[in-house]
Order: sequence, then C-alpha cells, then structure tokens
Amino acid sequence: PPLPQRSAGIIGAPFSKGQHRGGVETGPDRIRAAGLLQRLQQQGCAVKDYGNLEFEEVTEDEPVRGSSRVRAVGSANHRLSEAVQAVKKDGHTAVMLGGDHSLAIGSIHGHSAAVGPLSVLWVDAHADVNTPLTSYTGNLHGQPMSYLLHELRSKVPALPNFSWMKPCVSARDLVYIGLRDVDPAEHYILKLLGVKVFSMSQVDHLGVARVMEETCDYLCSSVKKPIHLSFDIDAIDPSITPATGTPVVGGLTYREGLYITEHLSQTGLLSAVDLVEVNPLRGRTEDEVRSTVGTAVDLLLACFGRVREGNHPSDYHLPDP
Ligand code: EXY
Ligand code: MN
Ligand code: MN
Ligand code: MN
Repeated sequence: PPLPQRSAGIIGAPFSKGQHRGGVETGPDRIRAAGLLQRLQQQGCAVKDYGNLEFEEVTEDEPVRGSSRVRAVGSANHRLSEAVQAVKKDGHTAVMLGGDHSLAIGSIHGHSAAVGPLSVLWVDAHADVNTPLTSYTGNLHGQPMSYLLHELRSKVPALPNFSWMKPCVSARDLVYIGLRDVDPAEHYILKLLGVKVFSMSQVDHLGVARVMEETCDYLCSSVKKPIHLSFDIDAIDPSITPATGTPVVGGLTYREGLYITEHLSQTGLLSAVDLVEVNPLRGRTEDEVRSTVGTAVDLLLACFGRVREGNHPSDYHLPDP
C-alpha cells in the first residue's frame, strides 16, 4: 500500500540568546535559501512554511543565578512552544530551524503539549543537561534538557519567564547519540538518572547501524510514543560542519548522520525535528558555510524519507515509446 503522504510544517526560530556568538539567528534563512522547501516538495513531501517567529525585545535581562538572558530565552521559548502546538494541531511533522539549542525547551514542550508523552532522541556533541546551578558558562543552550526532565524538577530553580512551562520528558524516554564533550555535573546527572547514551566511543564500538537498532528497540519497547529528534549540527564532525558555535573534534561522519535520520524516518514515528546551531558567521570561508548548511538540509531530507539508494514518486510510470 502507498505510504501516507508526509507533510512538514516549518518554523524558523532566529534566536541566539542561549549563547554568546552572533550569527546563529541567521540559520533558518540560510537553510531555506539552500532549497530545503523545494527539495522536500520534489521528494513528494507536502510543505507548509510558517515563517520566522518574531521574538519580543527583553530590555532588562540581568543574569539569574549566573545564567545569561534567562528572560529572553523564557519568552522566546513560550512563543515557540505555542507555534509548535499549532503546527502539530495542523497535522504536520514539525520542523524547527534554529537558532541555538535553548530552543529545544519550547519545541519539545510544545510538541508534548500537543501530542502527549514523547520519546526524545538528542543528537549532539554535548548533553545540554546542565542546571543553572551547575553551568560553568551560564549559557542556556547548555541547559535545555535539565528544564525538560521530570526527574530534575527539584534541581532547577524557578526562573523569570519560565512559569509557562513544566517538565514533560521522562529520563527513560531520552536517548543521546554523539556525545564527546560532557561536563562533570552532566555526566553525574546522566549516570544518576540512568539515561541511555551512545557516546562517540559507543558509536565507534558498535557502529551506527547497531546504535540505531538499539535506540529504536529501547524507545519502542512498550508503547510507541511519537519521536522528537533534536539534532544539533555540532554532532557532526567539524571537518564537515564547521559553521557552528561550539565545534568539537571527533564527531559523527556525514554518512553516520544520514544513517541516523534515514533510520528514524523509517520508524514512521518521527513527529518533530529540531535542526539547531547552524551559525553561518562561524564559517571561515563560503565553502565551510555551504558544507554546514548543505549537511543540515540533507539530514532534514532524510528525516522525510529520502534514501541514498535512490528515490522516485509513488505515481511514477515509465514513458511509453
Ligand atoms: N557544556 C557547555 C555549557 O554548558 O556551556 C557547552 C554547551 C554547548 C552547547 C551546545 C549546543 O550544544
Ligand atoms: Mn546542543
Ligand atoms: Mn552541541
Ligand atoms: Mn501559553
């Protein structure tokens, strides 16, 4: 039987205040300019572009418990959460183009508010699970998972402009792939909560095929919850995706990235995707920017069913002579 047609609802989130480097707010437009929408349509995917979110100016935003621009991040994520809820209610797979990774707070919150409990696959060099009290940098893009996890509720202080959200993810429903730069407190948290982690060492040891098999077995063992993929472009090796704010050597290859997204697409459970931390201003040459943005686009196309063996429309027929 023909597969039900896929549809992507795209939200641009030009936001950079979860970290200190300018430029990541231009990610959404660069990813669109590389042809994401047209290429999704060409592969038979319905596309609705919801445009870029506009975030309200927050003037007084003094550090809170050592973390920077908490109010701006809180208010931007409230907006994003409502936007993702609207996209899910319209029946699309939500695609959030970042922007920095603090945006996962609103994206995952909104997704869960619309569809209920989720599985979360977090593909990243970093665990992004610092609490405001453990962060060395005070950057909120290193903290989103701590706000989202039920199990850390009592460890995260109340923050201004965050009263709209509550934790909505269970540690049992979270899997990481690609980790290679994890702070001591984050490592402690991952061990304490027993979170499933495939670090780069495990990817080396098992191979990406087994990592994905185990990931899907783990996430789909009982009820098949909708999957939220939060893909930080810095998970991929900086030789391929250098235009990002916190590159870390020793990352996933282009092929491993595509394998992960192809495999997830084939589960039929992928319900929302974040593609974050593409920062065109961090590329030293136009080629570096092109390679980073092009990889982001290819990962998203694979999320919507593109495979490397080749593709054709379901109504394709050979021309008669
Ligand atoms: N662990 C460091 C911190 O908390 O600041 C680095 C986080 C980088 C986060 C990038 C987006 O994934
Ligand atoms: Mn991240
Ligand atoms: Mn990262
Ligand atoms: Mn609200």
